Amino acid sequence: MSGKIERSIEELYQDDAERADAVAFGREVGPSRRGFLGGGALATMSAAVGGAIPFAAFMPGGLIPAALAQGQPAAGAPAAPAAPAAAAPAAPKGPQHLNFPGKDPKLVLLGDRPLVAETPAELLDDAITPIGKFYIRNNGQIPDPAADPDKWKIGIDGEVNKTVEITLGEIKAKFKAQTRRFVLECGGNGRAFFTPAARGNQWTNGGAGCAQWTGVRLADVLKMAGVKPSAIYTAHYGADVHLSGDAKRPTLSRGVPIAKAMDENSMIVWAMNGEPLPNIHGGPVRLLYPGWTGSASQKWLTRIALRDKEHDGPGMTGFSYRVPIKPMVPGDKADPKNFRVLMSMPVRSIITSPANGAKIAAGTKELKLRGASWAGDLTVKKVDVSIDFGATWKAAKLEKPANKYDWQRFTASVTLPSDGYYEVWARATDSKGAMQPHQSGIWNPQGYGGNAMHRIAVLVG
Ligand SMILES: Nc1nc2c(c(=O)[nH]1)N[C@H]1C(S)=C(S)[C@@H](COP(=O)(O)O)O[C@H]1N2
Ligand SMILES: [Mo]
Repeated sequence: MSGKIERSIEELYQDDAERADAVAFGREVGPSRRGFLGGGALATMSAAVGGAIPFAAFMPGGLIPAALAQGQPAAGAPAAPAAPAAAAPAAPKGPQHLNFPGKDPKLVLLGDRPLVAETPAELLDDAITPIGKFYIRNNGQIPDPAADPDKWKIGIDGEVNKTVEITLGEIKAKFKAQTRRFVLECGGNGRAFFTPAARGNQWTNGGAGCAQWTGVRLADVLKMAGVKPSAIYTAHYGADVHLSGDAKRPTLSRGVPIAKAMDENSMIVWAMNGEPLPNIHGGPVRLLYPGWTGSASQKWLTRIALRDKEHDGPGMTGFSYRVPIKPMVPGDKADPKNFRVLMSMPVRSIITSPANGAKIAAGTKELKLRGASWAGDLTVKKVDVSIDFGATWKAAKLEKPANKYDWQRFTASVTLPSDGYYEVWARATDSKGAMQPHQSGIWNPQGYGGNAMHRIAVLVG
């Protein structure tokens, strides 16, 4: 089979969806085209996705079939038809996989300098994400593991009554520990689905995981130093050296408003899933601000400064971890004044079983689905699933979180009218009524907050 041609039609979709539609569907399309994929066009599209499409009539124009999207054609999908698309640029490499001690080799490498890897959705099928499956996001060099974790020092300074230096050992001895399940999610999760493409690691939906974290309340440690009324923002520093090798240049230094820092769920943590926090995840000690962009959760924490204004370290300014206040024209030049710091993450759901590209036995009539959903500072009110390109939706059974900021698992069962190619779509609605959009919402140059509905391709028979 020719991977090259598959890639080509996918690239054409990314480049010019209307034109790709015309190619795939075998004719020019108008703005109101819906359905009526007859004869040759239907055969062409079916060949592209690997099977008959029972709900072809509901397939939206310009939609990149899930079987061809995300750079990973569904298993078993034959080559897309040869078309003028063959003139598209040479096929890029397929996904590269992570090779890192203790990590599942199915993690997808998004970058090796700095090291960044995401988790395929089907690996997020556990209530608590095992460490081996948890995504990795670094901005700088990975420090060597600490020789003696309990001697690790953290400084607290700035707008405090007294500057404090405390070791991890002292933190463990002095303050009451708590263990909670929190989702940690990269601010760029979902970036791959922006059109035009946004700059940065092309996360699909796997820049997130839910672990069980043990540590103390950040508020308790800050109170020990005495938070002055003038303290309105934190500034975090870690031990990782900048990629340039310049030891004086912080790799990433983010902060949060003091209210978030004082929240009982904001923690200094040293254990993940009951094990000492692995070095790659910021061990021996890191911050954890659940529900907020992962970039706030400083790894290898060495210092917290309290500031009397919004922090302006690397990762706080320009378009870095910032989102538009008012929507902007996708691809346009962005105005820095129209941007604010990214804080809470938007609502998202992922289907964790079956896997994208799953092949199911012929004659299967009932398809069982599992997944996870979360919504930043909010909770998830409902998750709906569809197997007919969104023509009809069915409510999934949604579990309660074990504690605030835990993800909510869901299950659903859908009835398949016949064998063929299906897309399973999932959309979550948060407790304030915001629902995941069909396409990534408010475009921004670095692609934050993209939370388009999750779609997977399933081939029955
Ligand atoms: N010191 C330090 N902390 C950091 C980062 C970093 O590069 N350096 N990356 C941040 C980002 S962008 C994310 S998404 C999370 C990722 O945490 P993980 O690698 O444990 O999954 O850590 C955050 N904390
Ligand atoms: Mo991130």
